[in-house]
Formats: sequence, structure tokens, C-alpha cells
Amino acid sequence: MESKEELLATLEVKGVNRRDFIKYATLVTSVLGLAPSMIPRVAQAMTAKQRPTVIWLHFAECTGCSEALLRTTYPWIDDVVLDILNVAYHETIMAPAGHAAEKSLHDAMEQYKGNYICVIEGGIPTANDGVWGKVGGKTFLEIGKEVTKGALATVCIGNCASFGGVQAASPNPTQAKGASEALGIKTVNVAGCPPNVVNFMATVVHFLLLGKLPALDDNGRPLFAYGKTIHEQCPRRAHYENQEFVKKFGDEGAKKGWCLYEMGCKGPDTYNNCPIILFNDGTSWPVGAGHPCIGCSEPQFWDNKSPFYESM
Ligand code: FSX
Ligand code: SF4
Ligand code: F3S
Repeated sequence: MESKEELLATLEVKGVNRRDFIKYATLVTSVLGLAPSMIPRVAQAMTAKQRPTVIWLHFAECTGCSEALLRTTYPWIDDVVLDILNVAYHETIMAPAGHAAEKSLHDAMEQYKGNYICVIEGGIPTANDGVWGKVGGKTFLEIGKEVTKGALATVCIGNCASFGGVQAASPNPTQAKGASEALGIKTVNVAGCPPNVVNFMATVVHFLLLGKLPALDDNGRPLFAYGKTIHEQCPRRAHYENQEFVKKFGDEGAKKGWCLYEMGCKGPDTYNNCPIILFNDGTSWPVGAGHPCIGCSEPQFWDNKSPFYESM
């Protein structure tokens, strides 16, 4: 375990300067809707000695959520995340394989019983007792039940773990479901396909700072991130009000940055903070890049928000 100074020193060795770290802490503070005076406390929480243990499970998904975490354009954020969290088990990044991997999982569950955060990435097939998804001879359904039972809290990262995602799209032959529904438990749903990792980090920091999980909406999503629609926060909103719509990709309206409603934008019916926190080191987001929002943080968006290029 490292002290704050030791962690900052370790990060500096890895090429992360204090200013970048504070910039990130500032971003997390604003995502949480906290006053700027809280930045030092957020930075402190992110560098606390007591790091929360995480057991990260992969079920039916594309691993885009882990990729979003590891391949972020803050080249160092994976180091920060891995320093803030004590990741005891994560199939994509852990060294052990086969029986040794199974052992790591069970050792972690034993050692941190009642104290770890279970992060779930991916949907859970429930048809035929869940035989459509297995790791180490056990179904995702069995693993999910076993691991979440000893967890302090369960955080779903991505639409698949939250609501079933693409594998739950009609006709959903494996009867894939989100973890909450499949396992009958309460989960915090950091939705999106993939979600913004900043929202995941802010959820963890909220827990570190206040000792409890954030307030949630009816779909289990943290209100600090999913409390408003894309439409309410969209910089193209004035064009919507003026009825200035893009009619075809590449037309004059598209070049002028007009509203994408007629191109199928689902922003009016989608709750997320993309227009405010942006992706890729704060450079852009779907609508900012000229593409309609497809509603990727909403339950059953593959069915309910498609066709993606037809207006609502
Ligand atoms: Fe789902 Fe995660 Fe979409 Fe992929 O793994 S939320 S398919 S981008 O990334 O679970
Ligand atoms: Fe709303 Fe989408 Fe138009 Fe933005 S682009 S104003 S979210 S309809
Ligand atoms: Fe998803 Fe729409 Fe944001 S598609 S990434 S919720 S703009």
C-alpha cells in the first residue's frame, strides 16, 4: 500500500505528472457534481491507502468496456486505476490462466469476503439453466450468484451487464439478461456501450469518499451521470429549437453542425452525460462527431432505439 506522496511519485515515474493527475481528479469531481473545493478530497480518496478490492467478471460481451478502461487516451489512466483499485481478479489483464486463474478467483473471494466490489462486464444467458456461457465448467449464472453473494456491492459496467446488451436483442435465443435481473440482486448500472470510464471511476470515488454508493434512477444508473437526457445537454439544441436539421450525412446542415434528430438521434430519450464529459480525453462524443445518438445507455436499446437512422 502506498501513501499519497508515494503514489504520486510512482505515477511520476510512469510519466504522469501531478498536474495531469489533478486534472483527472477535477474531472471526476465535476462529474460527481461536487464543488471545486472538494477536488483535494477527491484526489485524496483516489490515493487513499485503503484501496477497495475488485473482482471483475467477464460474461457475454465484446470486452469493449475493459478496452475503454485500458486504452483511454490518458495513456496513464490504467496505471492510476490499477493503483486506486486492488484488482484481485480480471480475466483480461491477469497473469494466471486455467486452474491457477480459478484459484485466484476463489482465493480473492475467501480473503476479501464481504469486503470486495464485484464488477460485472457482460450479459448473463439464462436459457437452459445458463449453459450458453461458461468459464471453468461453471455457467455465468452460477459464477455470478457465487461471487456477488460475498460482495459488498455489485457494479455493472456497460449496457450488457446492466440490461443484457446486444446479446439480449430480439429474438434473444439465450435469454440473456442484465445481472440485476438474472441474479435477482441490486446493482449499480454504469450503462453505455461502452460506458464512459469516468462515470465508473466517479462511482468508485463516491464510494471511497462517502462510504456509500451513489443515488440511482429507476434503472439502477447513478443519477449524477444519468440524471439528464442527452437532448437537455446537447450543444446542437438551439438548432433543434430553430428546426435546423441535418437531412443527409455530408449536407450543408451537417457541415454547419445542425441537429441530428431527423438522422435518427435518440438524444431526447436517452439519459447520459456524454455532451458534458465527452470521450477520448475530452475531445469528442458521438453527436459532436456528427453521428446521431443511438441511445446506448438505455435498456434494450438494440430493439427499442432501432432503426438507428430513422427519426423517433
Ligand atoms: Fe457490452 Fe462491454 Fe457494448 Fe461491448 O464489454 S456494453 S457490447 S461496447 O463493451 O459489455
Ligand atoms: Fe437533441 Fe440529438 Fe438534436 Fe442534440 S442532435 S439537439 S440530442 S436531437
Ligand atoms: Fe451512447 Fe448516445 Fe452517448 S449513443 S455514447 S448515449 S451520445
